Amino acid sequence: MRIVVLAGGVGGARFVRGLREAVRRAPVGSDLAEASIDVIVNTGDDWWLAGLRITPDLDSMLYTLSGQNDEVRGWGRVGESERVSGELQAYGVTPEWFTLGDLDLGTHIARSAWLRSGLTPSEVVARLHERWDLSGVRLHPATDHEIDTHVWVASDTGAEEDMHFQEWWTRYRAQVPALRFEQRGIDLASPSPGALTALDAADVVLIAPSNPVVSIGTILGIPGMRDAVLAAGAGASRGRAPIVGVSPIIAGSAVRGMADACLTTIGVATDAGAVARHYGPRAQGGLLDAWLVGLEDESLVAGLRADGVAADAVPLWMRDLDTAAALADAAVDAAQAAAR
Ligand code: FO1
Repeated sequence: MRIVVLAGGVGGARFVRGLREAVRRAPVGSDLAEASIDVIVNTGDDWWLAGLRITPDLDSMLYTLSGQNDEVRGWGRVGESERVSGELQAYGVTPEWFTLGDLDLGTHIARSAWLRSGLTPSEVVARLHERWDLSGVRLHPATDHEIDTHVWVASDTGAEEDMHFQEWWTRYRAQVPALRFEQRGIDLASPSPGALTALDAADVVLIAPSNPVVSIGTILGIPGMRDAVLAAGAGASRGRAPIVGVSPIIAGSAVRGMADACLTTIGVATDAGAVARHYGPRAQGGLLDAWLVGLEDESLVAGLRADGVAADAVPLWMRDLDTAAALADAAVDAAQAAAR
């Protein structure tokens, strides 16, 4: 079974780690036991800082799947130090609200050196894979084009001004209302080769519980990506791959991050049902063959099913590896049910 996951950063990384664990635990001979996992990762959070290309969501995936991540902070490396960052801030080449750890800088310097030598972001990720064993999970940047997300806000004079997503997210903690999000250059972008190849061969497509606007929305906003997701499985033996989404919202609040602020900007309620309707039922031109909500949102299931979204309520909190693996199992089960 070939599984493709669309994912953003921290929540996405935990979900993929759970999925890998579910594959490890699957009974010998079962479909899941032989599964491959390809992850299409959001690149809209990426930016250039101090001459280095920073790719937060790919790094969250890389560090989480290789066990190098800082579980407490949610980003960066475990056992980190900040000697160089102190120097960079003293020189004023990095702001005090964005810290580049010493170990983390190793990754950014390697990446930036490879990019300057002419490698594509996809080739850079493949190089990083060579060092970090991800136990069979393959990561793909959603696109090899730069599509940094910029956030438009109202300045105190009432004029509109934009800032990079990272400033809005880490300096202002998404507390400044965003008028709109813009992935600069996305019209010229196309899905990365690895993403297209993985989707063509997919048996199952999972939408991780990542930010529906700036992570999943950015991935799907890449010209050609949405069609590739809907056509997933064309090259596989089983025909069209079912698409199953996992809600990033439980009982009306975002599980992590500031998805609520982003949903408000695009006029979608911070609600597990509203996000499903935002992605849309596949039978009505949307993406979803099935949708998982938390047990806390059981009451939404009947209405969603009436609207054509095959919803189920399952334990959605990924507190540890067991709960993450159980959630991933439920997502795969929902996909197999949808395929029947
Ligand atoms: N998040 C913060 O809140 N503060 C930081 O100083 C910070 C630094 C940082 C450095 C590298 C990196 O890959 C991520 C970093 N993040 C930081 C997290 C990052 O903003 C988020 O992980 C994503 O952008 C959200 O998906």
